[in-house]
Amino acid sequence: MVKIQPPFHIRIADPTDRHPPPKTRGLRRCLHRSAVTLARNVLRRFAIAAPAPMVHVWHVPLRLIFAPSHRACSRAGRILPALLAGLVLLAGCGGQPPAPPKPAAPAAPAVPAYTYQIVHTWPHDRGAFTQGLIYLDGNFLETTGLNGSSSLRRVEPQTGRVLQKVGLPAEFFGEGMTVLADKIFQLTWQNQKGFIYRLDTFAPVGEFAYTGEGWGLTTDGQALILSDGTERIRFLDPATFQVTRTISVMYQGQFLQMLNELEWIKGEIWANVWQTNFVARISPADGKILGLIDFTGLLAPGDRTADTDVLNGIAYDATGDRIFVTGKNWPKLFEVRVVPR
Ligand SMILES: [Ca+2]
Repeated sequence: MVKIQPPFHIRIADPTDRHPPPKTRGLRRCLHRSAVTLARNVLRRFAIAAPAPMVHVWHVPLRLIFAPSHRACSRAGRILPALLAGLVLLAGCGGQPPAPPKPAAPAAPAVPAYTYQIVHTWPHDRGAFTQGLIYLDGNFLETTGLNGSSSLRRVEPQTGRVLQKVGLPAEFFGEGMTVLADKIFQLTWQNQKGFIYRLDTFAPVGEFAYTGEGWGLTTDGQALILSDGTERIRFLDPATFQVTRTISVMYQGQFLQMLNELEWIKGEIWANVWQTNFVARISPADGKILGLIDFTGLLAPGDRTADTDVLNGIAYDATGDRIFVTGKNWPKLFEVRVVPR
């Protein structure tokens, strides 16, 4: 058991980024807004040219993405600018990051920390802004986002070739996807509408509605399991789409937010934590964090371009017990082995 105290790698992009943070209340919005403003000011102060869109990676203490509650926003809005200013100015001056603030709560039990080994590298479409990924019957099913280029596709692993594809109308920003009972279920980000397709032909067979945002989707074989960018994970009845239960994901007594693409792996829910290199292993019973996997370094710097986005997309081959991970606009998709750190 290892107590995890890494810095999260928070990717701060300006509001013209093609996948800006959702317009919801909470600490993450405060963090984003504050960081973008400060990043701009600091870049201006040090006369540093910013690429377009402006993208920077800051090393932010892990606890900053955990919110004691949504009501923390106003308080965080006052605290974060000062804290981030300190971090940014120190970085600009070549100093060391300040010591993280002392936690207010008593120390909670540590969770297992994991890292990874690359088993095999597969090609992946650099133009695929991956939002949902599963492995089924020898191929990947993948959904992609962005208005005007959202899609559902069947992909041949060995070549990355798209074997089958349907697009969404430009008003929809595609999100997570899963398969249950020979039907494909696909979320959209803010349209509160999901699409249902036949598994074999991709022919549309229905739609469904849900409240709030749609981010990740998976299934335990009974329910549709949906993340919405908060700490909540909802279980939906696949026939009525009513919420049957909800869990809140907790880490050391605090909410873990920004839960994104999901995968059901051997009785656990695995979730990409948006804007980080971490995947959380979550208990579907109570939302407890069972482990954190650090995928830092998975995509080599030489494989990155200006369009390369965050880690996103977990798939599991239950037959072969294989785990696959990729990212938005990544040129590669990796089969990985998860090992204790
Ligand atoms: Ca998945």
